[in-house]
Parts: sequence; C-alpha cells; structure tokens
Amino acid sequence: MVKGCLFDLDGVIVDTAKYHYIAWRDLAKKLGFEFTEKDNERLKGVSRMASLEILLEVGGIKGLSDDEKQRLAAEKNENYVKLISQMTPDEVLPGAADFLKQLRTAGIGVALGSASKNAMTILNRLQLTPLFDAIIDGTKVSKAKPDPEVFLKGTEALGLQPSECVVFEDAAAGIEAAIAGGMRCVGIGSPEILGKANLVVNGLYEMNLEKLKLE
Ligand code: B16
Ligand code: MG
Repeated sequence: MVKGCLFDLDGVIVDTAKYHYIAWRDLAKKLGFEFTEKDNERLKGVSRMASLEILLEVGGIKGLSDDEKQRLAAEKNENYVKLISQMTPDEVLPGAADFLKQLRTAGIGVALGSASKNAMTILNRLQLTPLFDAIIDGTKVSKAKPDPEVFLKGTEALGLQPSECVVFEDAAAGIEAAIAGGMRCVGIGSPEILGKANLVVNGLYEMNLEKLKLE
C-alpha cells in the first residue's frame, strides 16, 4: 500500500524552467554567446553549479577559477530570484494542487524532493507550503539526482520505508534516483525519456488515488 508521495518541483508542480532559462540566457549574453531553449533542456533537474558548467561548455568558456564560477552562479541566481518573487498561485501546473489535497485527505504523506535551493520561495509564492508534510530541497542534500539522497531523506522525514512511497518526477535522473532508492515512480512527460518509471502520465491532472496503486 502506498503511504507516501514524494514530488519533484520544477516540471511536476510548476514550470520554473522558463525562469531558469531567462536568467541563464541573460548570463550567456553577458558572457558573449547565445544560449538556446534547446540548450536549456540539459539543465532540467540539474543543480545550479552543474548547470553553470553546462552553460560554460555551450559557450566554449574554459579555465575560470572557482571564485569566478561562484560569482557567475550567484549573479544568475539573483536574476532568477527576482523573477520567481513575482510568481502567483495560478502558475501551479494543472491538477497539482487538487492531487496533493486528495492525498492529504486520504492520509497519505506528502513530501517535496527538489534540487532547488529556492524551493521554499517558490512554494510560498504558490501558496502550496501547507500541503507538504516534509520539504527536502537543495539546501538539505549534498548529492544530486540520480543519487537517491533527496528522496530517501523525504521518506525518512515522513517516517516511512522507501517501498511504501511513490516518487513523481519529470527528469530521467530523478526516475533513476527513485529506483536506486527502492521507490516506485511516476514519470511526468514523455515515455521515451521516462520509460523506466512504473507509470508515465502527461501531468498530475491525470493522477488519482486509483492510479496510485500502480497495478
Ligand atoms: P536552484 P527540480 C531543479 O529543480 C531545476 O530543474 C534545475 O533546472 C535547477 O538548476 C535546480 O533545481 C537548482 O535550482 O538554482 O534554484 O537551486 O526539478 O529538482 O525541482
Ligand atoms: Mg524536475
């Protein structure tokens, strides 16, 4: 029986990728190259510093010091935080709030498992914070997905075993993380990319308690 659900944030609950893109694209422009939406796909679910490395690779920029990289990542984040500080509850992806409420009513634990260090700001802006029993974000983990750390900490915070939990993820690395941690998982997006998930749906609007049994 499923006793807990763990949710990735970007791409599952909300589309923050568009704001990440604006902020990374502006940084690339300052560095003198173009960063396309296709390039941005490579950053989904990837941590901030790993995203910067990909951006620098796209721009062919080599040999920056660690201090310089930290400064660039901080500059991007400042720009990104300005954008997400304007978000409103109508940006919650279709069906997400309803499904979280259904889970709570059924007594199923709800946790966040996100790589973002800005997850709290986003959940507060979307007025979703009270729907989560536990929030594990980029400030609480040291290993990025596909390492299962973020989801294992989520199951622990809910007081559950991984086998009792289901992960919802839009990135292949997140599905790998769920499987590595011994959890079942639902992919949000395309079956070609998320084929290892137990079930793939287009969005949380397609989920309900019956489908959660994953039979
Ligand atoms: P931050 P998720 C991820 O969120 C994003 O998909 C990824 O693009 C971003 O680089 C990462 O969070 C870190 O975000 O810079 O705010 O700490 O999909 O794990 O919810
Ligand atoms: Mg994601």
